[in-house]
Amino acid sequence: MTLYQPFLDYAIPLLRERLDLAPYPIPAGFEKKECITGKGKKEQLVVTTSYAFQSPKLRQIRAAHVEGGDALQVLNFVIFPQINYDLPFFGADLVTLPGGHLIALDMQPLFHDAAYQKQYSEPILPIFNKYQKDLPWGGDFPEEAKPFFSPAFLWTRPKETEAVQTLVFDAFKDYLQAYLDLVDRAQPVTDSQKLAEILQAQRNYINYRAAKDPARGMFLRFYGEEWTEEYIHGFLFDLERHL
Ligand code: DBV
Repeated sequence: MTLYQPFLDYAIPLLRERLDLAPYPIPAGFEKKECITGKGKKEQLVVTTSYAFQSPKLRQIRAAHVEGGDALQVLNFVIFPQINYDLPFFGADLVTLPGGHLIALDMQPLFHDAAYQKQYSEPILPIFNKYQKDLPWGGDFPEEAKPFFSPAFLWTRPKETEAVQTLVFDAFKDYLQAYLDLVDRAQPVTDSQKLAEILQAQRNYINYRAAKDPARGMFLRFYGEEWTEEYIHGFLFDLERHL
């Protein structure tokens, strides 16, 4: 079973269709990584595949896809805009573990003022409202992560796999299309004060995510410390390396 492959099979052609898409380099050794976990009958192959692109307005579009059998499927898909645009990040964290499904979908904001919310969250609220009744708030959420989410943050823990294949997949499509609409409309920022604020906000977000990556424990177990830290800082959240 590979629960999230259809999400990638939808997203990548859509990006090609709607953006002037170019490859983004994936550091050697990180395109695909495999290991075997468990012993005897519980032996399980775990494959992590990485994808990365860029476009004139988007610095890095990247996905990490972890496939490790029915009880371990993860798709973490994030879009980092160029630092001369005030666009939010597109953030999707789609996680299936033995304990169940955990879904986070959002246009993660750089700023929280009313004008920013009006431009970048309000257009998404109708989509959020459409799914919220069937995909209710997932509860427990790290307090310190709250500044990184918008009012249209879809955070949910569906009980049924079928809900992931239908509702969550539809929500993912709608959020991604809506994000690309925001990208279409975005104009470059030239004001130097504003540019400095954008850079600071991007660094705060990326440094937080690199420091608190909830997948760190999983990657450490599978692939060891050296690979994991380089994957996090050299690929998943790489802004500092490219400044
Ligand atoms: N999460 C990532 C990356 C992943 C990934 C790069 C490549 O940022 C996977 C993989 N997320 C992942 C895994 C788990 C979670 C959980 C494997 C399960 C961890 C576990 O239970 O062992 C949203 N993701 C979570 C959780 C949250 C998020 C809140 C619950 C765990 C927790 O309480 O920390 N997405 C996550 C988040 C931000 C985001 C905190 C913040 C900006 O965008």
